[in-house]
Amino acid sequence: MPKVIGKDTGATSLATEFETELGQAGELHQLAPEGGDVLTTQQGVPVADDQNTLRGGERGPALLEDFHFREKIFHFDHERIPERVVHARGYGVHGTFTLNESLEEFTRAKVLTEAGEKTPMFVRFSTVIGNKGSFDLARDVRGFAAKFYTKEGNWDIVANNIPVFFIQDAIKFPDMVHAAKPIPDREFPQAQTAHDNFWDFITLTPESMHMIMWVMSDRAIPRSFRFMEGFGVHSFRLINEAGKSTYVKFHFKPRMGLQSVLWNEAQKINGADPDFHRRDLWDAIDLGAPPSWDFGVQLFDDEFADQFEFDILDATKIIPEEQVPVRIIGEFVLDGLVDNFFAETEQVAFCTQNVVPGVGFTNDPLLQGRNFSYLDTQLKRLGGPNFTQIPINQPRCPVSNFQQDGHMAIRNVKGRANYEPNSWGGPRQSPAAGYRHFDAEENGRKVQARPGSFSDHYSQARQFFISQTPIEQKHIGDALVFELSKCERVDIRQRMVAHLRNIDEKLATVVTTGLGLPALPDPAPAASPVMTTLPPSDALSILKRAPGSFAGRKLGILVSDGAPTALVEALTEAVKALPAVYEIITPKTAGAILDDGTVAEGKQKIDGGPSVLYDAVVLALSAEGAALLSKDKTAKDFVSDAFAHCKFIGYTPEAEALILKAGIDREEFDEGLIPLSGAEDVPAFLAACRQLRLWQRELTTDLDAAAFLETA
Ligand code: HDE
Repeated sequence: MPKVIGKDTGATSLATEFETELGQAGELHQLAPEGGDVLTTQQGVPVADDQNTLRGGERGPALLEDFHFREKIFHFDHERIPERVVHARGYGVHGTFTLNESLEEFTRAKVLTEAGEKTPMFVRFSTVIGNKGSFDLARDVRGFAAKFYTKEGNWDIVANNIPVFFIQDAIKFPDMVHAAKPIPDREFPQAQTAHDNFWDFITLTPESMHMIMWVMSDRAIPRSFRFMEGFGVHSFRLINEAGKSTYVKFHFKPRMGLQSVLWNEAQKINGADPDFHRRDLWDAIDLGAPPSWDFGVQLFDDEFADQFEFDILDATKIIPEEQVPVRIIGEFVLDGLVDNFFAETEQVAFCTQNVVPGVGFTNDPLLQGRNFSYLDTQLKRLGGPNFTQIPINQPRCPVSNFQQDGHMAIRNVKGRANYEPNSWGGPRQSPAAGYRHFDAEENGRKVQARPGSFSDHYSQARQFFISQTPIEQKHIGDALVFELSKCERVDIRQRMVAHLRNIDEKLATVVTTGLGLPALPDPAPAASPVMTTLPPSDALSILKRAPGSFAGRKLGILVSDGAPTALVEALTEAVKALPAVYEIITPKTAGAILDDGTVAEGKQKIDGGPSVLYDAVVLALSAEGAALLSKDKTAKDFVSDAFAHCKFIGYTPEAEALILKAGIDREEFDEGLIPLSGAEDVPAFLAACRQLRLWQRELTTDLDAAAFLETA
C-alpha cells in the first residue's frame, strides 16, 4: 500500500473537536421534525408507492384520487418565495458573541454590559445587486447582517462591509436600486454596475461620490467573507439607565485581517467557482478553523457632533478612526453551519428596528426609512405577520403578548384573555424593564429639504482616495475605467470625470486617458467647497494594514508524477502548522505518483483548479511533468495568471520550463518567484507568502500601470 499525501488538507485535527461542538449547536437549530423510517404524506399517512401515480389501468389516465401525488406536486409548485429585492444572494452562519468589556456607563443593554456573557448570533453575508443565483465575486457592496439573540430580545445590526452609503435619504433607495439592477427592457447585465443606467444615476447624484470611491476600491471584491470588515453605517444611540444618550457607530474587524482580489482574478473566479465565497466560509467552518471578528464601537457625544466637519446624521460620511478611535469591547466567532439553507439563511428576517433596551435610533433619514422598509419587506417575502415564529427568527427569551392569528400562527394565546388591560391575568407592560425611546426634544416645521450640513459630497471621497497606497489608487482608477468603458453614452463618462476632478486630479486624468476622452471636462459644480485639508486615514486602506500572515489562506500545489515527495510533504506539513490549507492539483484526476512511489491525491484536476482559487501556488514538477504540462494551455494559464495576479510562486528547478513556456521571461523573474530545491526552502517560501501579494509586480505587468505611474 503506497503512502498517500493530500487527504488531510489542513486543520482536520481541529475538525473532530469542532464537530462535537457543532453537534451540540446543531441541536439548538434542529428544524426538521424527527422523521421515522417510513415515507409519509404531510398528514403523516404512510405511503405505499412513491414511484408511480394512481392510474386507471397501467397505460390509462391519472386519477385525481391520488392524494399523495397531488399533495407532493402542490407542495413542490409552491417551494419558491420571493427573493430579497436587494441582497438576494447570501450565505448565513451561526456564531457566538462574547462581551469582554462592559459599556454600563453608556447603555443599559444587557448584551453590552454583562462582561463575559455569550450571546448566540446568526450572520448573513450577501451581495446587493445580483439575484439569488448570481456569482460571488461581483464588484459590489457586501451585506454583513448580524442578529443577536439577546436575553432582552433580538437585536439586529444590518451592516455592510463599507461604512457609508450611496444616498442620504431613504426616498432615493428604489431609484438607486433600480438603476443598479439589470436594465428593465433587456434584463442584463446581471450583478454588475458596469452599465449606463447605474452611472447615469450616480453621476446625477453627487452625494454618492464617497461611496463610489469605496465601491471602485478593492473593498468591493473581497477575497473572502472572512477577511471583511463590517460597519453599522449609521450613528445609533446608546442609552444608559439614567436616560443619557451617547452616539455610537458599530464596527466588526476581522481577526485575520483584510484581503481582496484583483478584478481580473475576480472575473476568472466567477467562471471557475461562482460559489467561491460561500464555499470558502463553509470549508473554514467545516475544517474547524472558524473566522472571528472583534466587535468595536466609536462613541461620541453632542459636543463632538457639533464640532465635527460633517453631519453625524449623514450616512455618506464616516468618522475617521483617528478622530474617534474604535474601542474593541467584544468578539464573535462564526462556527456553526446551518442545518438547512432555506429554513435559516433564506427565511432569516433582519430588521433595523430590532433593537433592545439601551440601544436607540438617531434621525439619520436613511435609517428612519430603513426602519419602515425591513418589516414591510418581510411580510411580502415570508407571507404573513408570523415570520417571527419561524425558528431562525424566534427570540431565545420569553415572548408574551396578545398578538394573535394570521397566516401560519404557531404560537397562540392560551386561555381567554387576548387583550389588556384585563381581569384574567397575563403579561403586563414594565416601565422598569421595558424599552424606552430616547427622550429627544424635537420641533420644527414640516419640510421636505436636505439640510445644508449634508451638502459636502467630495471632501471625504477625496480623503478616502488619498488614504490609499499607490497600488490601491491604481485599482480605483482601473475600476472606474472598466465600469465607464461599458457605458455607451460618452456624456455619462464625461460627467463622472467631472466629479472626479473634485476628488483628485490625478485620478481624473488617469480615467480620462483610460477612456480616451478628448479632454478633461470642467469640474462638476460643488454645492460646498471641497476641503483639501482632511488628512489621510490609514484605517481606510487595506494594504496599509496588511495582516502579514498566511494563516487562514490557501496554497495550491501543482504536482506531477515524479515530483519530490520530501518537498511536497514538507509543504503540506508546514501549511497545516500555520494553520492554513492547501489543495493538490494534478494533471490527471487520480492524482500523481511521486518520486518514491507515494501517491499525491489530487483535490483538483488542473482544468478544474485554476490558480485564481489560491492565495499562492507551488509548481512541484519533475522534468517530465514540466515538459508534459508545457504543452497544456490550462497549465500555462495557471502559471501566467498566478504571476499576473502578483502571487508568490514556489517552483522546483525542473518547473522553470513551464514558467518560461507560460510567457514569463527570465528578466521578469522577481523575488515572488521562489525556487524550491528541497524541503529546506519551504520556510523561506512560506515566510514570503505572508505578504500575500507582491504588488510591485503589477506595475510591470499591467499596461495601465504605465499611464498611472506617468501621472503619479
Ligand atoms: Fe438594506 N434592505 N436598505 N441597507 N440591507 C434590505 O430587507 C433598505 C441599506 C442591508 O441578509 C431589504 O430583508 C432601504 C444600508 C443588508 O437578509 C430591504 C435602504 C445598509 C441587507 C432593504 C437600505 C443596508 C439589506 C431587502 C435605504 C447598510 C440584507 C430584504 C434607506 C448599513 C439582509 C430585506 C439579509 C436588505 C431596504 C439601505 C444593509 C428592502 C429602504 C445603508 C445587509 O428592506
